[in-house]
Amino acid sequence: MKLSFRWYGETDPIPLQYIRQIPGMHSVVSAVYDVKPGQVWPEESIAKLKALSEANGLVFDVVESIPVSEDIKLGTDKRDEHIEVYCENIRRCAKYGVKCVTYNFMPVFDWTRTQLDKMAPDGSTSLVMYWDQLKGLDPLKDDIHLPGWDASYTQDEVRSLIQAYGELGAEGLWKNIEIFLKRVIPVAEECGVVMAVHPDDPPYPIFGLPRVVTCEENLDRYLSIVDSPANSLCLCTGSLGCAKSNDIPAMVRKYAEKKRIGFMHMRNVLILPDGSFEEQGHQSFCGSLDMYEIVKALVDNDFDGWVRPDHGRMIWGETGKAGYGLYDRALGATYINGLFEACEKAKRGN
Ligand SMILES: [Mn+2]
Repeated sequence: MKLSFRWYGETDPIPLQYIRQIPGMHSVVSAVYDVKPGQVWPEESIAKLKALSEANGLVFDVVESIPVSEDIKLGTDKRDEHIEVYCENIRRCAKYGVKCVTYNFMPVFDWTRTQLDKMAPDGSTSLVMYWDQLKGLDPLKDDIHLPGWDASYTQDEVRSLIQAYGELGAEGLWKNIEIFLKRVIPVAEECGVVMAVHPDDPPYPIFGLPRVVTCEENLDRYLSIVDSPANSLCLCTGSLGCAKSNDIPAMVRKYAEKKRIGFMHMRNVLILPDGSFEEQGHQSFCGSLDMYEIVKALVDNDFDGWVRPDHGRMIWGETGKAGYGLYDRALGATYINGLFEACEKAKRGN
């Protein structure tokens, strides 16, 4: 596996030099963040990410993410143009050494949480989603400002998008996924790029919006639309793991065996009795997931893709982007290294 770390570019408070100091660190995971979905990424921005990474002894070979525009997801009359732009962005990234591109197909909002700084008894803070904080909210009537939601939409725009997705429904979304994959995956194949779809976070409908990248049955369906290693998963343990019905180690084993995991996001999550969840430290004893079994499934199948510690808590007084501090993600990286070393040695029998 290749250990990687997400970096938000030059505005990220964490210097690349610090990321390099995490033992075993190989890749920078980044993107051109100042261009809207549906627009072409300037080559000089991609070249700069590559140059900055290399100047710090790291490789820029994973993009997270090239966002899929709402026009593509909804299938508006701008879809064709946006898919063309998407393909061009894949070509441009490949030209500068990118081998893996992450993206998601979540309608309107990316991940959903109700609080980004929930304090644990030890004084650390983390992202949580509590159902009792969501209950009673109706996005078609109420003004909703959940943390992390795209503030560039007005409440009226949010309402009309929610309405449009309601009319589209899950099967309509599947149809639009199919159109996207059938055009994008051949381009990725040509460029030697693996497309890695990130699951919906959390993996169930929120406010009635269809969410389909959620469970084994739907992942099977997604991968079968274009049966190519370039149509792969970004298997995010914490996102899929918010649903008790997802057996994460079994899913990792299955898709690693099929060579359909391009990228692993590794983090733990604690599911509460009512289905709410809290992000926690990466270690198995911190949450509901067995991280050892997950790594063992990867090692048993000679996984050679990218792995990154996903969201961490805020610890040791660090401030910054919630979930994306240095310290706890570095602890996560070190833990992941340890699990891999142990599993690899056990596999070799020494
Ligand atoms: Mn993730």
